[in-house]
Amino acid sequence: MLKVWGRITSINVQKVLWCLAETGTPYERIDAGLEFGRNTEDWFRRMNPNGLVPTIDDDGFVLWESNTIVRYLAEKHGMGTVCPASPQARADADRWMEWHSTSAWGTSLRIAFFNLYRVAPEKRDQKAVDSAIAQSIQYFRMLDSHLQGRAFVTGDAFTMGDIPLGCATHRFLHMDFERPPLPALESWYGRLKERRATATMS
Ligand SMILES: N[C@@H](CCC(=O)N[C@@H](CS)C(=O)NCC(=O)O)C(=O)O
Repeated sequence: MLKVWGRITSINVQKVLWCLAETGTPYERIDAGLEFGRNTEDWFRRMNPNGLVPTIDDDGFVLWESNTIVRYLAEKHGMGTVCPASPQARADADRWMEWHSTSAWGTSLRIAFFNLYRVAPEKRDQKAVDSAIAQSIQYFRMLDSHLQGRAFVTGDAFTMGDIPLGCATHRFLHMDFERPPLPALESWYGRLKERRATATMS
C-alpha cells in the first residue's frame, strides 16, 4: 500500500492527504517530522536527503516535494477530474500550484506562521511577522480578485490547482491577526470545506 511519511500539522503533508482523499486512494500514513522524529534518521534520508516531509513510497517508487507528489497522484488516480485531461487545462491548474510555492507569498506565510506558532513569544520577531503578513495579504487579495465569478481557481470544476492554495488559505484564515474582507476567497474556501476530502486538513 502507498506509504506517506509526515505529520498532519504540516501544510505540505496536508496537500498530499487532501489529494489522496479526493481521489479515494488508500494509503498508510506514518507520523514523521518535529516531535515525531524519524525524518532525521539515516534510513529516512536515504529516501529523502532533505530530511523533510511529506515523502511517499508507492510500491518502491519514492517521491518527495509536495506539489510533485500531488501532480503524480492526481495523474495516476484522478486523471480527468483532479488532474485535468487536456494539456492546457492541466497547465492552468499547474500554474496555480506553482504560484504560491515559488513566489514571495509562500515565504511570507511561512515566516508569519513560524514566528507566531513555532517560536516562543519572547523570541518572536514582530517586525518580521508584520511585514510577512502585509506581503501575504497582497497575494491573498490577488487571489480574491481572481476568484470573483469563479467557483474554483481554474473555473467551474475543482482541480489539483485548488489544493496548495486551499491549504495556504486554510492556514491564513486560522491565523490570529486582522485580515481585510476577502469575500470571493472566503466563498471559495467555503466550497472547499464542503468537500469531504478537506477533513484531512487540521
Ligand atoms: N518543498 C518541500 C518542503 C517540505 C517541508 O519544508 N516540510 C517541512 C514541514 S511543512 C518539514 O519537513 N519540516 C521538518 C519537520 O517537520 O521536522 C515540499 O513542498 O514538500
